Amino acid sequence: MGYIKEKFKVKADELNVEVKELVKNYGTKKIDEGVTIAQVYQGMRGITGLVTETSLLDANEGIRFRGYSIPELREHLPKAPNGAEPLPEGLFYLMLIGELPTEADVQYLSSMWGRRSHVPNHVFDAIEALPITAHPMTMFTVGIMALQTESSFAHAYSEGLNKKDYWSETYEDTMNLIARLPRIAAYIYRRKYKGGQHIQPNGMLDWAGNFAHMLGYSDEGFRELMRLYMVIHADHEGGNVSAHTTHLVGSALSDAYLSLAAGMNGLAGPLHGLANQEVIKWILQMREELGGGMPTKEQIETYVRKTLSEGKVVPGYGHAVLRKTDPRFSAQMEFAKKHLPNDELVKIVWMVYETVPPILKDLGKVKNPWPNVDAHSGALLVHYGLVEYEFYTVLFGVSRALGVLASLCWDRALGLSLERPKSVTTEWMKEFVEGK
Ligand code: FCX
Repeated sequence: MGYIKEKFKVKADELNVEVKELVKNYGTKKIDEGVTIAQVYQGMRGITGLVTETSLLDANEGIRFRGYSIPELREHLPKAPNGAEPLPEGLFYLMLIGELPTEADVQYLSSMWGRRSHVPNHVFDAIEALPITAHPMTMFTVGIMALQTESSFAHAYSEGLNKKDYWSETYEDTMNLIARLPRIAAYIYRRKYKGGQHIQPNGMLDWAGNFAHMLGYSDEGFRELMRLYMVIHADHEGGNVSAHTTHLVGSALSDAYLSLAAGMNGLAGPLHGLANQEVIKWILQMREELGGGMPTKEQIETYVRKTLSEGKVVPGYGHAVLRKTDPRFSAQMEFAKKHLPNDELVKIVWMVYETVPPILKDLGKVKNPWPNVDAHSGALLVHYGLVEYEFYTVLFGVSRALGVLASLCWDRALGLSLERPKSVTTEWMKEFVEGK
């Protein structure tokens, strides 16, 4: 057993004791005043109903991973040689183990993922069976599903796996999946947009650096962007659609491949991860309608109002939990100020940031008029040449796997139960309010 796996087991055993004590001593204590009818109809907003160890979201401050904010992660996590951005290996270690990693921990993960990265041919064959016009997210989930043949958990379970060892096989699946996802994603990109000219991995590079390389980008700036991108998109506590779905499907003891593929189908929705492609599409369309070049603030305002009057949302703005500018947006803004302050598209993103919030506020119904993570990412990617925006959600997905799979390891280690909340009919609701 590798030392990270051993360390995880020690941490998991400790927390298991604490959780058992907590449930034994305080199991009947209420953490909520009660659930309202509006909450039941409106996406269960604000109901505390899940435990996720890897990160916690504060409505005003934004996400903290094991207590560390994004600026703190950028400061404390190990970097690539001569790099300034945190390595995603380090964030994964932090989410899984609950402690900041050393340089050696990060290197251990980098080389472990490198060693496990081989993708069997039938996965590529399954992707090839889809028409080239299929959306990259469809190819991505098909790729993950095809890879499910390799699940250690599914194999061991069919042989009669002891409950005590669920976590161990889930850990193996998690490590194998994270190791292989960049190769699958890069394969999809090169297949769809680069005439099927694939690029072999470079074992000397870190996980995100190698991903950038396999996509076909050798610019060090793009590698740095990938490292930052893979860190900031990894996790956003447990209730968002991709994390919740992965957890929910995993609660049926579906293996990590089945669970992640389900989560990725949720990420592919336009109100969730697909919003990153929608943002850049929306900005490019605006520029085209205005005949190219830099729009004025008034022109952006008119375009935003037109979007709203057509019954559409302004992509990249609003959030189900956050009530301030997303620190993931701010981190990307900082990156842009440092590396590409004169980029025209980036400047438009910043003008949109000045224009949209007051308009959304004026509507009176939007709870958060501020930008989320998706409002900025596309402009950065376009700058480095990754202009194929339909691919953007796949990048989000590769990153999100880090958080939801670290969480799945914890689900198994804590022996969390099958998720099965109660549902009622509207008929039941009507009788309930009438006091019947
Ligand atoms: N543009 C226009 N209207 C918006 C809006 C936006 N950006 N954000 C919210 N609203 C509207 C809602 O559509 C809703 O209208 P309705 O009452 O007519 O149905 C009303 O404001 C109240 O919604 P609210 O409670 O503020 O928001 P929700 O929690 O229901 O939804 C999302 C949150 C993120 C889905 C919503 O703000 C939205 O659609 N934003 C645009 C899409 C987007 O950027 N998604 C990415 C989110 C995230 F960062 C991610 O997961 O990647």
